[in-house]
Amino acid sequence: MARSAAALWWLMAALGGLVFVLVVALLVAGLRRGRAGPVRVEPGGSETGSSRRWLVGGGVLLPSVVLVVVLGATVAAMRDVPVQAPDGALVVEVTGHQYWWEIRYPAEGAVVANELHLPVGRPVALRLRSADVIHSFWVPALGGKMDALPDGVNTLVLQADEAGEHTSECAEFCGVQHTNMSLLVVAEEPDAFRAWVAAQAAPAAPVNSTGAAGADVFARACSRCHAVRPATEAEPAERGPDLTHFASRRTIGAIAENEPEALRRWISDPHAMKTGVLMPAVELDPHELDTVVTYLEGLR
Ligand code: HEC
Ligand SMILES: [Cu+2]
Repeated sequence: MARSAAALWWLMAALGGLVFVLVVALLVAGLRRGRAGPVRVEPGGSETGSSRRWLVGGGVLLPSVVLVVVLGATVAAMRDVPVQAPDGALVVEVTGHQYWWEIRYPAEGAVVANELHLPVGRPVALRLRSADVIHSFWVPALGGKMDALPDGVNTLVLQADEAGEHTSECAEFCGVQHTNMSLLVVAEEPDAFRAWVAAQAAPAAPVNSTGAAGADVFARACSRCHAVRPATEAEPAERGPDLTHFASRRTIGAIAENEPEALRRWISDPHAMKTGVLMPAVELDPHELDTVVTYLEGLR
């Protein structure tokens, strides 16, 4: 699908380029001729046969031919867009939030944020939805773009043919942090995918003595919005990213590398890192901050 969309784009760019060169060439020719002397206008102003030929040829025939060619190529490219997920497709629920992506694997029982893993060679049906305003999902290397709407599910079917990583940005302006609403897409071999999704579906690591104090702070200050399965489940209306396996993720809020110092800054003032973010700064004393950072970075 991505290949045929790209081919169509190149065809349109080539045709548009040719028409542009032609128009500029005619413009230059016209300007040159104008310099040669004053234009004579016949009384009565009837068109000459030559100017009629230019009007009909350049104004009617040429655009019609170009547009019919583009229409044919578009219809052909649309045939390559699967409308229904084939049997055996992996179903992934993708929900856009201001300003992060929630990724759920319903059959596998995994919930992740800002990271989408796909098995190579298997069709994937992405069920796109939004929790607030319109967002748009687009990974150019894998396929077409599709909106995530607040009032219905759009399904995008795609398949990764080879392993690799892609980054994708939200493709529909959705608010101040639209630009930082990015998603890491990891296409990996089926075995690696199975291991990853099983690890994400597993309950959080049991809290050991180093994490215990942090778990208490978390339960008090954060669990309204963040789940750590199975201990806490966020209130649906305020749901932020699921943090059950937060330490296994590469980024914090899709903008900073996931390491303790950045996490400390994020919790004390997320707005300084991602202005307008829908997580409030949480006031914690330095000790509480340390313990909650230790707890979260232990959630592999
Ligand atoms: C009112 C709800 C709310 C509260 C309370 C809250 N958060 Fe958040 N949090 C959010 C939202 C919403 C996001 C997503 C922000 C974004 O990236 O746009 C977020 C993002 C995060 C992330 C980044 C997650 C990721 O996958 O990248 C971490 C880590 C985090 N919060 C930790 C905490 C901690 C620790 C506390 C308590 C001290 C806390 N949050 C309290 C709403 C909340
Ligand atoms: Cu968005």
